[in-house]
Amino acid sequence: MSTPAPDAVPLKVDTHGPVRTITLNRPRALNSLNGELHAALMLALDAAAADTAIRCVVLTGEGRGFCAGQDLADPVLATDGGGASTESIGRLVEERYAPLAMRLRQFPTPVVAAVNGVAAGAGANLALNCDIVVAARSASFIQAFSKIGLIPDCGGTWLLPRLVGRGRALGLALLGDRLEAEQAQAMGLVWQVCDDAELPATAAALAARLAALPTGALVETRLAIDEADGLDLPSALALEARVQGRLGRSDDCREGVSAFLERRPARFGSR
Ligand code: T3D
Repeated sequence: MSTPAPDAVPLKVDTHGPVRTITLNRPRALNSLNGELHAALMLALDAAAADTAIRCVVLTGEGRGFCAGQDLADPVLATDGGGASTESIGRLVEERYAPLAMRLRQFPTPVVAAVNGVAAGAGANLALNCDIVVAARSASFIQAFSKIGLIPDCGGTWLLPRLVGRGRALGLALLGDRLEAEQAQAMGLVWQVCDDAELPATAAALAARLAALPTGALVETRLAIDEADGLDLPSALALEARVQGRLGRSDDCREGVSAFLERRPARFGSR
């Protein structure tokens, strides 16, 4: 039997205990997102979300790229004139990148981006939509949109100023320069940088830690932080009281408090 080409399957999925790793697998095109890869990614995310045994997801890429954003050679973009119509690009963003960003921001478990190489365009914002970004030292981030006459999408216009402030967001988005992993960490885009060879183990260790924590509270933390960003202080305090009231009655909260008082490790239940 012949060996399949390295990117014959657009996505690889591995599960170790409560951690599911989803690997984008079009390495010859730096894991850029064509329709097939996008659909496979959404399905894999749906499957992980539906499996209550999964308590953390790791998103990474095969080869020397994490994800180079939209596959610019995707036939969906082709027209007789060689470019895509405004309408079709708008529809593509609406149908692919908006749902992808929302899926990650509302995902029912923490999501770790293990950025193994270049993350460009929507690929950069795919990573930045994850809860924790860990990057290999050789990885880089490029808001490549301006170079092809577009604006940051996949949540980029919302995310960037929140992550790094307006000035840096504009610098990154207008110039589209390559940001090395350590620069990205210094700006606050990346939680941790590690040696390239250590990336899978580093991401796995972070994911295992997150998986052992109370999933519901972690997800509510993300949602509350995102929501509070659009609120004034009294409204944010009211939101905290509301969510805390709900979490305070949860089995996980009872277990966390009991474990503290009994001086034993907590064992959190199903999500
Ligand atoms: O319709 C819409 O566009 C709306 C949606 C927008 C969302 C977006 O993501 S827009 C932004 C799209 N992405 C880009 O503009 C990035 C394009 N890629 C690059 O600028 C460079 O490839 C990188 C800076 C990421 C990496 O450069 P380098 O020199 O390390 O690699 P390379 O040689 O350019 O690329 C390696 C291969 O991957 C190459 O193929 P080949 O020649 O070996 O057969 C290249 O064509 C392919 N590749 C890289 N990025 C893409 C791609 N193929 C298709 N689409 C890509 N985005």
